[in-house]
Amino acid sequence: MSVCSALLTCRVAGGRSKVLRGVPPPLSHIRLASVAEPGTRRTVEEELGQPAGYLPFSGAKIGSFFQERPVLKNPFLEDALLRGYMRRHLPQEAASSDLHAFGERVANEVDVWGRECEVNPPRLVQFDPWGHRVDHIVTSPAWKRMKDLSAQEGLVAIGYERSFGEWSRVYQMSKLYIFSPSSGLYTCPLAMTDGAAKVIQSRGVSWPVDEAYSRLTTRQPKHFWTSGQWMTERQGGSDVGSGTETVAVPQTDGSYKLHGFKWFTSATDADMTLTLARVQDRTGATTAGSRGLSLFYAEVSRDEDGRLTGIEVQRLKDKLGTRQMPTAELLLDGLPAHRLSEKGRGVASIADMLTITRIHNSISAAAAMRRVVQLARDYATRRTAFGKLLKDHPLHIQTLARMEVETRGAFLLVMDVCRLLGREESGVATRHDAHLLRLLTPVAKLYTGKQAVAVVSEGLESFGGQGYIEDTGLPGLLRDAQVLSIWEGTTNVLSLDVLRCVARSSGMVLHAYFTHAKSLLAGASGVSRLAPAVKSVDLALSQLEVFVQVAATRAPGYLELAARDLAYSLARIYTGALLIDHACWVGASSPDTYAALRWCEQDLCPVATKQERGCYDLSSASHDVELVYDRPIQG
Ligand code: UCC
Repeated sequence: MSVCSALLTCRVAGGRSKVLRGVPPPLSHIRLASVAEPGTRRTVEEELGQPAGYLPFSGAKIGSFFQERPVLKNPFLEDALLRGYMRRHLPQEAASSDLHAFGERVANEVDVWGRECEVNPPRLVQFDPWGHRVDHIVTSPAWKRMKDLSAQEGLVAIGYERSFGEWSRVYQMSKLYIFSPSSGLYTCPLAMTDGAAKVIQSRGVSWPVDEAYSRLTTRQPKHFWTSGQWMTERQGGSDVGSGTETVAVPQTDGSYKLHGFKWFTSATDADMTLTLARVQDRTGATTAGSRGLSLFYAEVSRDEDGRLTGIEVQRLKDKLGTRQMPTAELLLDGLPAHRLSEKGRGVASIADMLTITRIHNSISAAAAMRRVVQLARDYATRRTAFGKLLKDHPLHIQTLARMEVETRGAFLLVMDVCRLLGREESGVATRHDAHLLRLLTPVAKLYTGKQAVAVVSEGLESFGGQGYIEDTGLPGLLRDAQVLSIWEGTTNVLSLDVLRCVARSSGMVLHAYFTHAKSLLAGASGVSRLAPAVKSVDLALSQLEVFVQVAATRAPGYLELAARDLAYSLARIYTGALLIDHACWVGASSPDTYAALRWCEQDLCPVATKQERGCYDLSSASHDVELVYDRPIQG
């Protein structure tokens, strides 16, 4: 019985309930009907001691059944895989007790702020009452609290303090994973802040970015800064080499002023930014393409009249999701900036930032899946349909189990990328680790981004109609998930990035991949309960090797058509190997084994399956055109 109904119902001697005068009956007529013995069913009125003819639906009475909402519990305690992963790799008490405490804070305090960010989105005030341009982005108190919390909890700082050596990134990302679905999208500015700190650190912390670095990585809320990452212009955010029009005009003191239009700048209330621009020579000319781009650092400041220095906020974007976060179009009109990279090395220099933000993106994707699974699982213990709780309907539980398998796979894949990042940053990475990190970063980002949309969508369905109701907070999960496959590189752009890193490393990234995947399987040889999964991954690895050999002999167009399926195959096979490896750990549970077996039942190597069917032949490309535009092929 809920607290409300307990308050409304007064138990009297003899065990019968008596309804207080003038108060609606507390018990559901649906529940009462379902517990009565066949043939002995009493009317609702009899049950409740009401006179015959009592109408539960009349006047202001709206019936007495109210569905209980799903309850968010401590997301660390509720996540057996996360706890197991930590016990296995980072068993220090300090880490797990911090995650435990943070999980409490997220469930009991932060989640409400996240909701407040959603219902109280940012707005732009362009002019003051007297007509002066001010361009104030007004954010909610909850959004500001998220900034302080992020500093206090070290959500960026942990990655740079490195208190847990090579496992520091795993620890930091575990905290972000717990935080993300309750963060009101504050994980977006944190991703860019982390990325900016990484770029600065990689290039050497010295003037003019030494203070910025200390602010990005501090735990002091008053000192803490966030950073933007302004890469996207009107011509697009994927092909930044040809789409960037912003110019950097050299100043006599060695600094620059930037002039351009940034079309999509996320979390625009940041204190600083990293951005790309083309340096003008003395004649005002610039170099076209990627080779003309340099990396710049700029602070966001105001002059004594309160105007943004060198920036006009044109408007805030009206987005499908991520509405909690201000995303703006910015006119850069003489923004003071410092060049951080050598001239023409902008893309290569910002690549460190892309690596970090793509890893954050993958964490958010896995976290979105985990959150919807946790809520759906809780709801299934509260919601009754067709005479029993949802948890007692095998088909419903099968659906949740499939979501759980996807979530577990995503978690292990992303955490493995974090592990590799931590190794690189603490100086223990081998060349092999570095190759794996380069390959798996786009693979994890593109695969988990897609999985998140599918799993969260399925999750909403498990709440029935309530999953579609805005103020349950559930639809926002889906809207926010949809961006994960778009920003920081779409699925296809990242699939092509995979091809590029294979080519640039002369195949070394694939060599590292095969070697490591096989070593993960080696630990499972002889473990009979995992044999079917090991066999499937082994077979898929062989198929992938054959595909690579065949594809190497084909024209570049062939590989381009195969790029997405290749990336999916890399993700599925590697994740299968990780699930198997985790299920072999001495502390593993039977659900760990079951998850590995279920994951490996899918087509692990779709690129081989589709290759066999001729999907990448040039004739297929023509047929694709014919199908999409519904017209016969010319010539
Ligand atoms: O900014 C955006 C919104 C911000 C919101 C962030 C929120 C995140 C929140 C997550 C948590 C909730 S959206 C902007 C999105 N745009 C992108 O992500 C860009 C997508 N496009 C690409 O990634 C392309 O592949 C480009 C731009 C990198 C391609 O440009 P280029 O010039 O054709 O690139 P190249 O020639 O392939 O590479 C140039 C150099 C090479 O180095 P060098 O010259 O030394 O050989 C490459 O090896 O850059 C290096 N490079 C990389 N290095 C390129 N990509 C990478 C990489 N991924 N990792 C390492």
